[in-house]
Amino acid sequence: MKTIDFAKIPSFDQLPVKKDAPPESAWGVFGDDDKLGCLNFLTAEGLVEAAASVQSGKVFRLDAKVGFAKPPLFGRASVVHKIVPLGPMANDDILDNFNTQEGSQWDGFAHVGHIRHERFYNGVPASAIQDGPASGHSVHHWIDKFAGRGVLIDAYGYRKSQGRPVKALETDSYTVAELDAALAWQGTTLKPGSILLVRTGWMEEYESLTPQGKQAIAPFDKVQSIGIERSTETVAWLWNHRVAAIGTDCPAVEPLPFDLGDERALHYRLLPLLGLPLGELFVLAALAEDCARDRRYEFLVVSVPIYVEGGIATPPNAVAIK
Ligand code: UVW
Repeated sequence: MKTIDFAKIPSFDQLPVKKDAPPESAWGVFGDDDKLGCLNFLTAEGLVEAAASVQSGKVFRLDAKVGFAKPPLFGRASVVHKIVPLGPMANDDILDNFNTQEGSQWDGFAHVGHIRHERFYNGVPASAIQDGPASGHSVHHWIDKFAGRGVLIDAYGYRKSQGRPVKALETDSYTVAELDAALAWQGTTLKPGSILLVRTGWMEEYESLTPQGKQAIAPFDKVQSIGIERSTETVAWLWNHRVAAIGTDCPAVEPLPFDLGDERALHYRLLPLLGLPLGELFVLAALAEDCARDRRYEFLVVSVPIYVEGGIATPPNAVAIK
């Protein structure tokens, strides 16, 4: 982890810093060969500080069990777990057909490029991704970089506390004003260099569906979801707070459905333009309950991406430790 002078990081209004880079892009801010994007906001000092937030010794797993989504959303393949014998008293197991985005996941920078600029984060062309791990983006660049201060915004809990019902399985948005109000309600400050977790309520409502209900909402054109508002204000807010990564318990961070041809989608503005890892289908309810109990919404987050050279995405393999 590098040391970073937060005072020298441009504000959103000052982007881009590089000639010929697209508007609202952070290309070049962390160097021309950078593969970490906003993960650069996670510093050694921040990690040491985050370790001091471990006070109760409680550990919360942030990803759901592999295969929890039945079937996986957006038509993704279902994983098949097989136990195969290695010897008379020995077994191995095989995960057949494992799509790293079948469930809880971080989207890596090779997952989505910008539709109009036809470039991935930091200007990387599609050919560099296809050429392999050396030239393109990959989650293997993140394997020892994804640890630091975690902050939970319980947007779901906040909205319900205000007497406003939440229908998380329908298209709806949490605005920046609402996220700020939830932070104030919690008594939490979002410090620079945080892994931000936002509880939207989607995961709990999904878990309450029948198997037939899960089947019915899974196809790409059927998934509906609450999410973080798709707006310039959201993008600026995330960058200006120096958010290192954002993980949510909904399927796409932003509301669904979204038009893949619309460059205002957060997927285009956050992954290729800002270099902000997007986390989806996280498990946040138990963590949120504990935070509400002790009124501490800050903790240590440790995420260990899968070590696949050239990997497009990864299960978070993440825990929050309080
Ligand atoms: C969508 O793009 C809808 O989600 P994901 O990030 O899982 O691909």
